[in-house]
Formats: sequence, structure tokens, C-alpha cells
Amino acid sequence: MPCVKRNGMRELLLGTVSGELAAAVSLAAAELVAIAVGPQASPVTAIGGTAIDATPVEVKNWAIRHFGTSDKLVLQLGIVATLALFAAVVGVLAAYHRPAGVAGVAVFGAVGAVAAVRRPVGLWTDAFPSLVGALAGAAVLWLLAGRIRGQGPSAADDAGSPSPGYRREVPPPVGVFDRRGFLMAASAAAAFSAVGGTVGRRLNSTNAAAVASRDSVKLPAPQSAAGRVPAGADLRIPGMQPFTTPNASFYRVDTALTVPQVDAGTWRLRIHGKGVTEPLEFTYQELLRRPLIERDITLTCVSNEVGGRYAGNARWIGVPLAALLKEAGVRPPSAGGPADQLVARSVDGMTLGSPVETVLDGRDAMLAVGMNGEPLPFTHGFPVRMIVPGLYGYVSACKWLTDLELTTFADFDAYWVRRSWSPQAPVKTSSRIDTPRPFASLKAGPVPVAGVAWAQHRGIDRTEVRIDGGAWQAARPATEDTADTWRQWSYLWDAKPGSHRIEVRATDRTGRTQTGERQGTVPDGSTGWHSVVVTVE
Ligand SMILES: Nc1nc2c(c(=O)[nH]1)N[C@H]1C(S)=C(S)[C@@H](COP(=O)(O)O)O[C@H]1N2
Ligand SMILES: [Mo]
Repeated sequence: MPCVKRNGMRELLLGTVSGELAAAVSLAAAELVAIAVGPQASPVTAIGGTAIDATPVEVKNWAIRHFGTSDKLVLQLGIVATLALFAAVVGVLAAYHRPAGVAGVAVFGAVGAVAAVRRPVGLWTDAFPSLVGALAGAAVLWLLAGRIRGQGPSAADDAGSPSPGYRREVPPPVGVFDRRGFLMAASAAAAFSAVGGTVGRRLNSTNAAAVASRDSVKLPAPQSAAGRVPAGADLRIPGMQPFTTPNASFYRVDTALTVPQVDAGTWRLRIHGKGVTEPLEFTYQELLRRPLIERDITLTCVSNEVGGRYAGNARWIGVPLAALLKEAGVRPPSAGGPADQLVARSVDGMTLGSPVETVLDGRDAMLAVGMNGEPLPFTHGFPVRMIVPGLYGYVSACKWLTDLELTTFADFDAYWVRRSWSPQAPVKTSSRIDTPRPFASLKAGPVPVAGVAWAQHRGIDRTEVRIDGGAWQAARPATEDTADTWRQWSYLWDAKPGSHRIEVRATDRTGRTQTGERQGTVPDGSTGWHSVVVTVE
């Protein structure tokens, strides 16, 4: 005679297990359906994307500051933890009252479906993965919960059983734990979610056609090549970052939970909007056949704190953007053009707005296809992204670009502008100390102090260093590559024992020196001098 303890432990424990298994089966089934519908429709991706877009700017900044580029991993873990908690509650609920549990699963399915459909590029079909997932999860929960307190034989249960060969010889009476039935159903659910989840995640994170299209790209030689980087541009002082940032260590900032993998073979770029007399559409190959330019350009993020690392310098190959816009009939506002904002749209619905005047003022604004000698990496916007020297990334550097629309700042607020960032944001003159590191312990004597400064498109004129608030001393500038790139500097400091504060400031070619006034990154970029405190023995 099975021992029936009525203290609820069994319901709590097995209910939790049932809830987690139902959630796992839900997610796995949803991933499998998303293979057909599209990776953006996976509930984890859709709910994660919605969470990112809904996150208040202060929290976003905090996350970027504390988790850096792993902010998305942290978010995903957070979503999974929340789901696990929810699943446990629903599971225990189901152990007592199956319809209530099923209703809980339906809520999960509805949240996923609504999130997917309401994404910027969401279609109604994007609801399918969450709905099918919820159905599968509900079935599993029904089955498992039924075994916890033995619902007696029921045709419905057996019809839904994952192991059709299984026959109970003597069905356990109502109220008694059907251990054998529970174990079989639980194992089947665990196996399905492990296999289905792995296969689904794998297939949803790599788009084979996109990978093949990138592998087959041969970048043509640029018509206007960049000169060799001057040898003196890279000081190669230990502790400094190299002048050209390798793709693998180039910073990444975007809202994409799963990196869009775009098939260059089917990709199109549209140029349209106010003042466009000739709407244009290009394939990737058509862009590659145009005259290409190659330029060194330093890209920086508006979310970069004073002394931060959200800056990188690469050698880009791309199509001059001004020429394309002129072919479309676009005139700058100063020449009577009706549009003052160029809105770039990515395949994932992101929007970034740049001033038309700036894009057409003669600088090397481009639609980049190459980065440091290879086609753009997927993480940096393959097949095509925009780069405008002198503008922060969030107002210019659209990755996975697919649409350029001419409009006005009055008529349209781009993604970040709706989140309290400034509509227009030229890069602020900045400088950074890379060595010595904060709180380093140093030996007295000559100590190399070095770092980098940037003021894209204006160029860095000079950089100065001061110790313990003393007089500003000229640092030795590295050879300038171009006005669009950062510029390294060094200063040989005769360090005396004690605790010291080293500060740096730069002056750009317009003669403006960085202000010492500290300002946070919102709304248009941080200001203030970077300082490092060290101890000398
Ligand atoms: N599609 C898309 N493009 C985007 C973003 C994004 O979130 N989505 N982020 C922008 C921001 S804020 C910056 S700083 C740059 C960063 O480019 P990187 O990741 O190649 O360094 O991309 C810009 N382009
Ligand atoms: Mo950014």
C-alpha cells in the first residue's frame, strides 16, 4: 500500500519538476517551429528584444557599464530565471488543479506571441512558435500533473502519452502517485526538450545561406585606397591598444539578442523619401560594382564613459554615400533640399538618423562592406553598414542596413532619440590614459604614460598631461594617420614616491580644448578629463 503523506511536499516537488519540464518542452517546441518561421519569432528572442527596448535608459547604461558587451547574456539569463520561477509556480498550481496550470502555460504562450508580433519587424506568423510551444507545454503539464495525484485512467491522458506502447496493468487509484507513469512522461519530456532545444537553437542561430553568401564574397580592390598607416602612428607601448583594432576585439554595441545573419544574395537596399527624385534599389553585387573607397575611421559610442573602451579604429571599404544620394536626387538643406534627416533602417527594425547636411559635406560617409580586409563580420553589420566619420555610432553607423529614408528631424525620431538621447550628436573630443592602469603600483623613476585621443573629422592637435593638478605638460603626439582616426600620445613621467593623480586633456584642430566639467553619457556623450591614480614606491 503506497504511503500517502498529505503534507504537500510531493505536490511541491513534483509540481516544480513538472512545471520546469513543461517550460523546457515549450521552449524546445517553439525553437523548432521558429526554424520554419524565422529566428526572430523565438519567444526568448522576442521577449528579450521587447525587454531591451522597454528598458529605461538609466538601467541600460548601468547594464552596459557593469556587464559591458555581456549585457545581453545577463539579460537572457534573467529571462530564463524568471521563466523558471514562473514555471515552478505554474507546475505546483497544476499539481493541485490541472486547468489552472494549463491557464498559466497559456499566459506564457500569449506573452511570447504578442512580443513576437509586436517587434518592429514582426509579422502575425511570428506568433506561431510561442503558440505551438504553449500547446506542447500545456499537454506535458497536463500529463505530468495527472500522475502526481493519480487522476485514474482517462482516455485523454493516454491519447496524449508520449510512449504509446506503454500500458498500465493496474491503473493506480485516484489520489495516488503514479510513479511509473510520471517517470516515463518526465523522461520523454526531458529527452524531447534536450534534443529539440539543441537542434532548434543551433539552426536558429546560424543561417546557412547567409554564411555561404559571406564566405563567397570577394571584395574588389578599392578605386581609392587608403595609404599605409604611418609607422609612427602606433607607439606600441605595452598596455596600449593597437592603432588598428582587430575585428575580433572591436567593441560591439547593439540591441540585437541574436546577431542578424543576412543572406547577401537576397539583400536589397532601398533609397527613398522626401526630395528623392529617383528612388533607387541596389543588390549587394550592384554595390560592389561601384567605385569603392578605403578609409581608416575611428568609431565611438555615445555610451562611452570618460576613460571607457567603446572606441575602435578600423580600415573600412565602402561605397561613398554622398554619390548614391546625389544619384537619387537628394540635395542638402543648404542647397534647398527638403529633407534634413537621413534615417537608416536595419533588417531588425533599428532606426538611426543622421543629418543630411553632414553626410553630404564632403567627408567620407560610406556604406561599408569591408572591415580590416574582410567582408563585414556578422556582428558588425554584414552585408552593409553605414559609417560617418565624426558622428557617434547611434546617429550614423547602422548595421545590417536595408533602407535609407530621407525625412526631417521634425517628422521622425529614431530609436535612441525616443529614449532620451539627442537627435544630433557629433563626436566630442576625448582622450584616455591606457597606461599605467588605475591603482597601479610603480617603481620611482621614469614611467611611460600613454594613451589615445580622438576628435573624428576635426583631428587631434595636441594632448597634455598633468600630475597632481600641476601645470599641463605637452605629451608627445604619435604621427597622425588622418583627421578621422584617433591619435596616440605618450609622456615620460619622472615618478616620485607617493600617491599621484595623472590627468589628460586633448585639443582638437579647431582649437577647442576638452572641458574638465564632468558630464554623463546621456544625452549626447560624456565630457571631463580622464584621470588615473597610482602609487609610486
Ligand atoms: N542595426 C543596428 N545598428 C547599430 C546599432 C544597433 O543597435 N542596431 N547600434 C549602434 C551603436 S549605438 C553603435 S556605437 C555602433 C557600434 O558598432 P559596432 O558594434 O560595430 O562597434 O553601431 C550602431 N549601429
Ligand atoms: Mo553607441
